[in-house]
Amino acid sequence: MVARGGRGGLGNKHFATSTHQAPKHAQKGEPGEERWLRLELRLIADVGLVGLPNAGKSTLLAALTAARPKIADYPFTTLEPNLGVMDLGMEDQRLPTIADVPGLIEGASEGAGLGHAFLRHVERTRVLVHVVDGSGRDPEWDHGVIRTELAAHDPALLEKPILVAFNKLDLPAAAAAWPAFRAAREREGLPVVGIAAAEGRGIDELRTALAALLPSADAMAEPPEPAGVVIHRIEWMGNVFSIDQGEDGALRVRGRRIERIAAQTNFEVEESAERFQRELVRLGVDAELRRAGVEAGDAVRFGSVELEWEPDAWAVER
Ligand SMILES: Nc1nc2c(ncn2[C@@H]2O[C@H](COP(=O)(O)OP(=O)(O)OP(=O)(O)O)[C@@H](O)[C@H]2O)c(=O)[nH]1
Ligand SMILES: [Mg+2]
Repeated sequence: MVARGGRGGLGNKHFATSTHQAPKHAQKGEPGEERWLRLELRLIADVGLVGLPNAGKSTLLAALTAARPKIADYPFTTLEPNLGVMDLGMEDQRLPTIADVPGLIEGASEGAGLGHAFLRHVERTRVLVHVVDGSGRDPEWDHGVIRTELAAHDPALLEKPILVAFNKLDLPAAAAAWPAFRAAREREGLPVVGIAAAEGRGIDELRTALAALLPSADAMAEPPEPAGVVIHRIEWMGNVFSIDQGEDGALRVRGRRIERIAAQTNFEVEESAERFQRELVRLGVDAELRRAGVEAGDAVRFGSVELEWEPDAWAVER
């Protein structure tokens, strides 16, 4: 709940008593809460595909799931994240979701490219798959850049399980770079799989490696990082009020309850205005105002309602 609507006011029938059958008093509706919110959308996927533009992330999503994202031979083909659901096989009940996010570039953590907007989406994934274009100029540099950007955005990202997918193994340049790349990852203790996503090669091996990194079906049913959910409780509406003097000298009575009662009172109806006065006495506001030295003719404010003080009757000013 971010903004509560006001409750409707009580109609005059509610105020009828045995001696006063047709009261004119009726409550106005409570004002609803108003606020401006800035919302940030974060995808919650189990697996996040990260990598430089054009590495083959969307091709891999298409190979692993039924999603059909746009694939093309130029960087920044993907501008909005794509989601797919992965089938791990007959026996496996888990249906992990995979997010293919737009390509990251050097400096993304400082906002380069579309930087933060995409890194945000992988914050809450359970596992990352780093797709490296094996046919690229320097796969080793690619590997380092992405790790640096992930760490600069949030060091916790590198604590997630990361699977490295060395892609485009069908191309000679990739095939040549693969043995050294693989050996380097193995030395670092990082799981690495060689694939040719466009041909579906290595996809079964990758699926098996991913299945091993994902939590059990029970744990998958829980949202990742439940601690990130903030619960807001509705404020207690007790009779707490304070009186102070505004810059223009008018007395201000502040308090959620009393301000609400004032906002709900239709001061044009004498009976309602009288009732408000009785509330002031009952809640102790009247006594507190007298103690504050209120005098006949003084302006007194309750939220946006301004009244003129008369010792025994209140008249509406505004
Ligand atoms: N030869 C070869 N080409 C591939 C392979 N996988 C992807 N490609 C090609 O690489 C290019 C980029 O593929 P995408 O899947 O669009 O790459 P991406 O990482 O999603 O790119 P962005 O969305 O721009 O970040 C396309 O022309 C693909 O056909 C592969 O295994 N072998
Ligand atoms: Mg893409």
